[in-house]
Amino acid sequence: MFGAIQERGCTRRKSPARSSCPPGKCLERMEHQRRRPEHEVEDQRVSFRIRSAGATAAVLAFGIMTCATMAGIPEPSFVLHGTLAVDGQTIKATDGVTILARVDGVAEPVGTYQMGDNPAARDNYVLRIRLESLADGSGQSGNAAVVGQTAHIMIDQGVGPQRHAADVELTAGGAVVTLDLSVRGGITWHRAVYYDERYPSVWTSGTWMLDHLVRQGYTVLDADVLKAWMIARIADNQPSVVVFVQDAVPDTVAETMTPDCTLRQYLNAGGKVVWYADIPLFYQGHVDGTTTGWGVEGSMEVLGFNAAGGDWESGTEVSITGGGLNWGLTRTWLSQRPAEHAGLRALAHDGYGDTAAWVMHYVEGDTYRGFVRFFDRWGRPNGHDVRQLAVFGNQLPPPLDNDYDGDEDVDARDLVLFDRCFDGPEATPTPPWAGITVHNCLATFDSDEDADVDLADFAGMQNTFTGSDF
Ligand SMILES: [Ca+2]
Ligand SMILES: [Ca+2]
Ligand SMILES: [Ca+2]
Repeated sequence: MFGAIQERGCTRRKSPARSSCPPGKCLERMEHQRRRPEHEVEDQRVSFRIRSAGATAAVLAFGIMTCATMAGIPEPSFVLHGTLAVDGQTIKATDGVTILARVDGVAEPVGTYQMGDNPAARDNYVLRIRLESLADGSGQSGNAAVVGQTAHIMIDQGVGPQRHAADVELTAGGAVVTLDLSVRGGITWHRAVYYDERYPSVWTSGTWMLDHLVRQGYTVLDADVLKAWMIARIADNQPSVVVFVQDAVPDTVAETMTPDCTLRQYLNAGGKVVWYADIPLFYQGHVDGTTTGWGVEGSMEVLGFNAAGGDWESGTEVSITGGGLNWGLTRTWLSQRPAEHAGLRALAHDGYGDTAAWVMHYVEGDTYRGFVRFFDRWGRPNGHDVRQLAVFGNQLPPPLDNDYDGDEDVDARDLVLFDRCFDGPEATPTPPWAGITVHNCLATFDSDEDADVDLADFAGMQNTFTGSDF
């Protein structure tokens, strides 16, 4: 019967209902109508006698659909309900968290519930997943699932990416299923670090950052494996990030100075790169340790803009923006190669307002991936901040007290930095080394938070001393 209606509907594209009945609204009404078996349809060419006004609207809605976009027939919803916990915290009606259901191949969520929408549900969620059945030749309507599909239940906390909570098979229309949801750990990132001793570096040296990231569970990719890994991530679309601890881009992923190269294709597919030290794509590195100088054209061609278009060598201490704080930056540095480009998400500015840390997104609407650039100078960036930028979308614990380099220990190296920051009571630290900022001295070592680094803080340093490799 409904199939016949749809066929006739295909001839009625100029239905007056077009402007008065948004498709989503119609579907809700149609779903409602499905629970009223008494309606009937009379065989007339352009109008149907139906007892329910809601069903009339539904039929008129069919009238605006072309044969090519003909959608399914609404079924009773699949209902999920239960409690929600995020990182061990029970989510309450007042927390503003939204639960969504998505199915593959359907653009819109097939169900949405914001905690508190239904006061009677109190601290439970009640997620109604719209279902439809498909007549021969009809496609899904774009905001409903069909029986047998798997719904991906996502949690949207309003910041960062949505988090995957469960997969639920939609077994039957009208089913009511209790499911207590719990999400932990946020995004499951593939975390990797690019390092290849055959290939060159420019402003980076040594293996300190490599060793740190490996201890934190990052996978080491040499130049060849890096390419295979990026291609695999483009194919499987799983969340992934690679930190470059060498700052000449290997010719395995930047094969050409064009946006066709693997690196850019990886970014276009939702990949994430964290880059520090010298200008991104300034040098292409080769397996024999040599480089090809691309200059800033490397970034202009591959990334689509000049990654160092600001004033060079300012040497000014950066100020972290609100966005940078949100992304997890805790430590400053003296900027050398900032960008100046309007399309960037600015994480830090140098003293002249140029952008010393930034993110360029390559997926429309993206908020947490893309090309992440910070610490635009030679030297050693903070390990904690590197890791937090890499997994932004997830929140790492704050840096350890007295861990100057952010490598999750308080050891002899940190003690050396303490010494450089130490200027006694009621004195602003005056670190003698370029690259040690007053901000970092106080943020790291001022245990009693009285704006100095003195013997009282040294007691705190001793108490937290761990030695290396913790
Ligand atoms: Ca340390
Ligand atoms: Ca102090
Ligand atoms: Ca250490």
